[in-house]
Amino acid sequence: MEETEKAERKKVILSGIQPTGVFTLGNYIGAVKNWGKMQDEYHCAYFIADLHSLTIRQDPAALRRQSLDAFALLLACGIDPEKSLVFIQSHVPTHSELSWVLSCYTQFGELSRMTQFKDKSARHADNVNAGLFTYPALMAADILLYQADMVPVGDDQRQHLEFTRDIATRFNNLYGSTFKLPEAYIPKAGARVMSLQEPTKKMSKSDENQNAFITILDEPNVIINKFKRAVTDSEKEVRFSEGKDGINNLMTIYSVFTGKTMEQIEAEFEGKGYGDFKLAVGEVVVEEPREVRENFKRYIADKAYLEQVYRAGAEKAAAISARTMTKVKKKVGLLASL
Ligand code: AQP
Repeated sequence: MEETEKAERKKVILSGIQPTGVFTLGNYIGAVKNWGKMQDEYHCAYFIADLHSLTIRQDPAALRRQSLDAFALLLACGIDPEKSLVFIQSHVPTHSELSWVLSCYTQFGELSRMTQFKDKSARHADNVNAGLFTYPALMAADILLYQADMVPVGDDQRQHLEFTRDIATRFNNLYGSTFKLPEAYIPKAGARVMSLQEPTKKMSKSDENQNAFITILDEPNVIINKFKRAVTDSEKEVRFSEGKDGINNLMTIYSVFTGKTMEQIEAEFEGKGYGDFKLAVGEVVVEEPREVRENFKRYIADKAYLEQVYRAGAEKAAAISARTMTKVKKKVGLLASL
């Protein structure tokens, strides 16, 4: 088979991350770490979802800085712009354009059922804006514009992906085949890393309690200390079972970094206390962030390079997504301008 023919058959992978803070261990093992691994096998597109982050009030200067940091962090985590399409969402206007069209094919009732909307509107009760509500339509646009086959995300995004499939199916039924139906690609372990302080809640980079999350740029002593302070339970046994949310979460993290099963971990820590276990978790986690931190320092010091990469990415993303957008406009009856 010809090389080009083989390349054309590669599946399209797409995912994004908000520049709402430094990536957490949850973002890393639930999403970004896997993105890097997929670059050789698939056509990958990864973006900084800055439009999504406007659903929560942001300080403008901080958002600009965080967007550049997040872009540098993507590269630091191993996303290679020679292999993958990397861009910043607001640099590609088709995302907002398709989002509007899709929101006109979305029902109020289905958006009201979204868990993330319920969680975030409870957390930000003074700012329950329309963007927070229609967030899934923008996420559907992000994915459908590139005709993505697979979307690697954490388990928390499963519901949004199902919504994306629903809306794509609805549109295809009305107007004929327009969008590819994307599959969720959710890692088996680490798909939902929980807060270290409230282990029934997912770990979030915008959590006000700094001890609740580990960031991928935290120094080793900070990582170890956060694990030492992690909330567990009043028992003593390192055992994976219902109700032991704190321990289950720490065991999941340990398992992702060591490749050990829950049974192996239970055996390893039999007769040892939680203190020893928490220290061991911290020690296995520190190595990968060390490498990411060093890469990040190098990229963020070279603004001209970052600018060149995100400009080239935006140009390419605009060209690819325009194909779908043109098709959509024609199908819904918008008069062509060219
Ligand atoms: N705790 C988590 N465990 C596993 N995966 C996670 N992801 C997020 N939190 C966890 C995955 O990370 C990717 C990027 O997420 P995002 O930044 O776009 O938005 P989010 O899901 O809202 O993440 P945060 O950290 O909770 O951000 P804030 O605090 O700003 O709301 C997604 O693939 C997500 O599944």
